[in-house]
Amino acid sequence: MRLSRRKFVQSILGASAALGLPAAFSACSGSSKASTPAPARDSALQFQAASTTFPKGFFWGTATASYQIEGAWNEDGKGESIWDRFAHTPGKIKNGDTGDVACDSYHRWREDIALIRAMNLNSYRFSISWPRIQASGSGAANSKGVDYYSRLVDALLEARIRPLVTLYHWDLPQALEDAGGWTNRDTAGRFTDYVQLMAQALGDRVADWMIFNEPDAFVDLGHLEGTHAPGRQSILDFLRATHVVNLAQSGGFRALKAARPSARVGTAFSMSPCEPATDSEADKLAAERAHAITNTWFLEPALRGRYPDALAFLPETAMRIKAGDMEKTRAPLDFIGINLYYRTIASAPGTMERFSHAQEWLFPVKMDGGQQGPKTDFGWEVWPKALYDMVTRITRDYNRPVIEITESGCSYNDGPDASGAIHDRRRIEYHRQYLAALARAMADGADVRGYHAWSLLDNFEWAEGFSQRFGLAYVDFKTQQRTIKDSGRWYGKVATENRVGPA
Ligand code: IFM
Repeated sequence: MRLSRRKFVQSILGASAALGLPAAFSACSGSSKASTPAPARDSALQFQAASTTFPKGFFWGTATASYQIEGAWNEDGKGESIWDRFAHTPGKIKNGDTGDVACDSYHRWREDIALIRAMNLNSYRFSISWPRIQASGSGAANSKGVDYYSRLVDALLEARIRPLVTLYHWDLPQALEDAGGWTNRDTAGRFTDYVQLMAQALGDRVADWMIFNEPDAFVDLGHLEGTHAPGRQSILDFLRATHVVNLAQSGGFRALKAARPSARVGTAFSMSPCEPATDSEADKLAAERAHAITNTWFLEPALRGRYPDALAFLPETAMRIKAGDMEKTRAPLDFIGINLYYRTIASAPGTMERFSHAQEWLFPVKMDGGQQGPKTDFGWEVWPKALYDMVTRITRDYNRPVIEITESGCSYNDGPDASGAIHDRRRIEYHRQYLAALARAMADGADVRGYHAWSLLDNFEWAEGFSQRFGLAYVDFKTQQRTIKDSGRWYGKVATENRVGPA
């Protein structure tokens, strides 16, 4: 999903042209072409060998998101979300798939908790559908929506599974989008009200919260690239939505803390370590810019009250930053959630073009996926060292914060054999190696409290529809039958033993 971020610069250029912005382009200096290639990278396999025990109390979890699994898109007073609208628009989703039914988890949540129990996991990350709580994004809470999540939380607690709740995993009420969505400052206020409702409804039982899932992804893909809901393609919308989302992040944080001072609050950021393609100064600069865009665009405002230094060229007026705003974006998060799948190779855009003068609010950097490791069925490079590099960098740069790995996983479309078993050996290898890399980062000083495999179930993979299966449990979308894959059994053993062994 996040890989399409690699089209970032191209899309900025495309969108800029569409906006009729000046075409006073020049090739960037310092093209990577003439530079020495970066030294061969460490092998992706270096983390395989060891057998590692994790600290007592480590959270072994799995993750899902409302629109991707719940279905029941218009039941019990739920309003339309931007994803309902987007998926119902012909041509937006592969094979015309929608999340109308998805995994039907709205009705089958007991089965899903049974799966988590069968894997002996002690943490479940799920998200709340905002329009299930407030159909049009404001006003009193819909009691049927609240009841659904309340029952889910009670059942998790009864099964001794920690509920880890994401307040926003991309399903904005359509009514708010119609009023400007994330580009409208009012949406930050609406979001804060919604968070307050949820803190009151569940805060007596839920201690761990995430404000957003991957703000960088939904702002970029939804407002600039247009491949996700709401499908906008505009530089200005992208910049404005960035700032409103940062204000909403801190507003939501304050609302939660006001209602539940002991709550632990973070955000799940999509992250990817950015390596320079060569050892040229231009590529190193590009890698730092890529890091800022990819990893700290929504983290720096929260923790340091500023946008990343590497992007200091962005004009405040285009982002509609008002006096005093950057103080407002501060939110001293209790933990940093990291969603990580792959690494990024950054280079200075040699033959690319960039704006001159006032419109230089484009990020002159090219981002590609690594090519050395094996690929998942989604085409994403498997590179365990990415997790080690990212976790150790965040540990270094932010003074050893508490970290939760809120997502990592891989799409392999292995199906049942004649006996109905799903032998997804490659998924086992993925998690084994990423966990070994994580263990090494922890041994080197990172304070990591949990790991959440994406995902509990095969589910609706956004613009890819049901064509990419990430689950530890297989879902037959015709019958809704769930079957734990070999990887789910293996992961359950890891959780039970609190240890990852060699292959
Ligand atoms: O399915 C998504 C999830 O919603 C957010 N993180 C990445 C996953 C895989 O693309």
